[in-house]
Amino acid sequence: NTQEFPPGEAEHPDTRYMRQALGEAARALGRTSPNPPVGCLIVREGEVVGRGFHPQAGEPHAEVFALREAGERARGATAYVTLEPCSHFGRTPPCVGALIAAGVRRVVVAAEDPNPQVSGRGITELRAAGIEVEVGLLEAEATRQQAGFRSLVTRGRPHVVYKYAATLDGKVAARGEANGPVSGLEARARVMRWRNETDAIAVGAGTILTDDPLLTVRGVPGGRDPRPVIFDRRGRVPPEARALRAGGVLVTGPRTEAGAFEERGVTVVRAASLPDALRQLGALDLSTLLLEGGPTLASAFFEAGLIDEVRALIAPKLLGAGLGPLQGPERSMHAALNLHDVKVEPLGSDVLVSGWLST
Ligand code: AOF
Ligand code: ZN
Repeated sequence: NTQEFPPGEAEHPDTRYMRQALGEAARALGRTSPNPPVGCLIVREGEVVGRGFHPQAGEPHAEVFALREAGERARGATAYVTLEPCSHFGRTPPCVGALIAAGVRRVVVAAEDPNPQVSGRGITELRAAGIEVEVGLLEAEATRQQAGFRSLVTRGRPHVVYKYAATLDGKVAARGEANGPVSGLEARARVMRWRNETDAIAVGAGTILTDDPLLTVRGVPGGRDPRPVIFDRRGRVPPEARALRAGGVLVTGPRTEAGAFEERGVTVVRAASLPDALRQLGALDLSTLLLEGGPTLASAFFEAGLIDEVRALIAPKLLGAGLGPLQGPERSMHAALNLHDVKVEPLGSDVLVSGWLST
């Protein structure tokens, strides 16, 4: 196993290169749906001779950009790819053929492609061509980076991240009031980066009515705004809501009148339930949904088992009475849901605690 390297020593070169390939992939996070973010490095005799990432659906795959840069130097080299190279003709020709034609000798893959048109076949075809293939290096990191794509392919719905900012006593807002910021500047800058990397941001009608947020990206070089998705089952949100610019999505009940929204270029999704709504958002190629509140909407997602990942920004302040990030029926502490792959990171004087609920 190439991942095991004596503790305290520098990383194994394979691991280092795969980490760089993941960094390449990350450059297009939020831009590739319904395709995955993928990165590729071509290394020959300890020298990186090519790098590439998949910029967006319809464009060439990561391997193609890396092979172009490497040119003749790809012969006999090792390719590090964050996703199993494709074996099918989609919008673009198969990467397996490109790797074989370039004379690559060894391919290191982070994770298999769950796409039924590929899944395993890419690896089999590379091996059949006499190429040495290793699979599973930094697999957990890669599958987490590809969570949106994997969710679309295997569940037909976006990967859902619940983000909230709470006080030290666990309150996200004072009851029924417009809310000032909970977090400090570093934490808010991090939220802007998350918005830049997600396909869509979801908020409920309550948040629109109390805060009328813009849900845009500010202060991120090269940033772009995600699609705002407003959940408003009962038709309470006015068409003038600032978040509902053209390209926005209104999720409402099966029979709510919504002509004024459609006239403004808003996509109206009529859903009978939350799972139904998420399937329809998946059909719009939204692979990642950053759920930004408020607690009523988040609780509905939580009770329906639709939250996959949590990012909690905890600020060192106390509010006293107020709303928690989740409501709903009481459960005993034994029945609390445990996050896994938990990370804790200080952000200024706030603390980011993040973790996963789904695998
Ligand atoms: C790779 N490298 O960089 C990506 C892959 O329609 P296409 O041709 O873009 O194919 C899309 C599928 O290819 C996508 O569903 C996934 O299975 C795979 N994505 N594969 O080898 C890449 N983006
Ligand atoms: Zn490909």
